[in-house]
Amino acid sequence: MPDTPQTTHHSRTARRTLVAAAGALAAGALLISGLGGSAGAAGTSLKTLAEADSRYFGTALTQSNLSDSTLTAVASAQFDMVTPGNEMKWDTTEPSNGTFNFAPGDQIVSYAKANGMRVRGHNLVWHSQLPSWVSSLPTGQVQAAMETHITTEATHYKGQVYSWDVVNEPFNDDGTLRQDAFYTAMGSGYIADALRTAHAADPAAKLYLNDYNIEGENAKSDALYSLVSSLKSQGVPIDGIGLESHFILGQVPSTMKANMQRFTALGLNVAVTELDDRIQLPASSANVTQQAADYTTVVNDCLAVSGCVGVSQWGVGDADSWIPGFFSGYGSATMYDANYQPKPAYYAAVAALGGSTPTPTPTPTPTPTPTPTPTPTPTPTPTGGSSAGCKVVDAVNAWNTGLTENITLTNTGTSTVNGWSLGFTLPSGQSLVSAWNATVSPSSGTVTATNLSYNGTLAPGASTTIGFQASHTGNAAAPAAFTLNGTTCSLG
Ligand code: 9MR
Repeated sequence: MPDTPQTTHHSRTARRTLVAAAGALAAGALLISGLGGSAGAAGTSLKTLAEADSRYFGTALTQSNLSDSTLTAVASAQFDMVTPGNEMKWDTTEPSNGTFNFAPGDQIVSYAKANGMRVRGHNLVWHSQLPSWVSSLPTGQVQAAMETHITTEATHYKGQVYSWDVVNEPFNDDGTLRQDAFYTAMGSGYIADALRTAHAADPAAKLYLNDYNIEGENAKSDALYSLVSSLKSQGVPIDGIGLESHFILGQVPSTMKANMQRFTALGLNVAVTELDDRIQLPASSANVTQQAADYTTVVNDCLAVSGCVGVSQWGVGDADSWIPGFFSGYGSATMYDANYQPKPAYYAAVAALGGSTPTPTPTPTPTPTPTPTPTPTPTPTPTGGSSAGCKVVDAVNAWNTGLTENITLTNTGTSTVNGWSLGFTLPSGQSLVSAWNATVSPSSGTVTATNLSYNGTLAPGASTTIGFQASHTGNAAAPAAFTLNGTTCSLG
């Protein structure tokens, strides 16, 4: 029943080669932008790369996300699997007993179809976002209500979803089953009953149990392992385990791969279903680099397990992430910043998938002249010394309390810059949240942005783009002036 991805030797080999070539990147260094929200190029999108390894790369989308054209441009360019953020949950689909509303979920499915994406159905049975009429039912009526709900929803979406999270988050962290309305009415048997009911309604859909804090080996994942071992031995239809993967920076469990492997050894698929990696704000550039390393680990763990069918991030970018609203003081948890510009984690995921990484403005390579003509070509080598010069183009994107700036720095001088510091003053009330493609400090006042290892060399005419996110208290102006290694830059 599980669909084990067919990873070809060819794609594996290609992936390893490219990963080696992109070593520094995979370690968390990042390359330059100049790329818009749909970074990177067609051949290096997350979905294209994942598909080359017979996997998918997904995102969660809510109905309101569909009207944000910046967000959907990234979603359709990068992802090939969609999980509705809320639209298929019980409180939306059956708000009162026997009254069904599939319109919001249908909109997500239509968007997915129009963009060649598949859908992970999420979810059929969950203690949360459960309308109160269900938990108020006499216990003797809960099983029938659950079965009707599953049958009606799974039948409505039959043939339109790749998989269902049939039961979501059934466990407590100590490995006991959550004492919700379903457990209270039916005991642990409600899980098998839910899976059998879903299978009867849509036999082709892959059926999952999905939970958080089960990514590594621990009491909770041990309990889940025991449960699904028992379900498998009883012939209960179950295809996969969803590892939500809502991580805290630097805390991807070291046992994640081994944990996935023990589930796939039971004949199950696994999927990373809700990946994000939250950072305590303000995020430093070291944090953002660590996040890239975390994404590398997660993607590599999935690729190393043949039954790991794909990775989905929970949301497209930091602007639509659930994290700031639920974890006070945390954010910056996804691969795209608040302005849907790719962050180091994006480039790390691309590199881990074997993609080549976008390069900054290439330094022209002298081409040897192949003709044997003796006519010497005069080389216009400047002999009268060199001049330093720079130009800055600063694109500001502000909202009521925050802003991002993408700063493109061009060397307009006649000699190569080897290592640079860009000085500028943040207007009062502005405070840095995170930066990319440079180390920027301090977080307010007169700050210096310093090159990273890969973008320190700027040949004459070459450009590089760095950026940052800041909070503001009303003044979202750009810095008035910039200096490159002490030389004032012109503003473009
Ligand atoms: O992203 C969802 C958010 O909009 C809802 O307010 C929240 C309510 O619980 O659910 C979020 O999605 C959850 C998912 O369905 C299950 N795993 C945890 C996710 C984050 O809370």
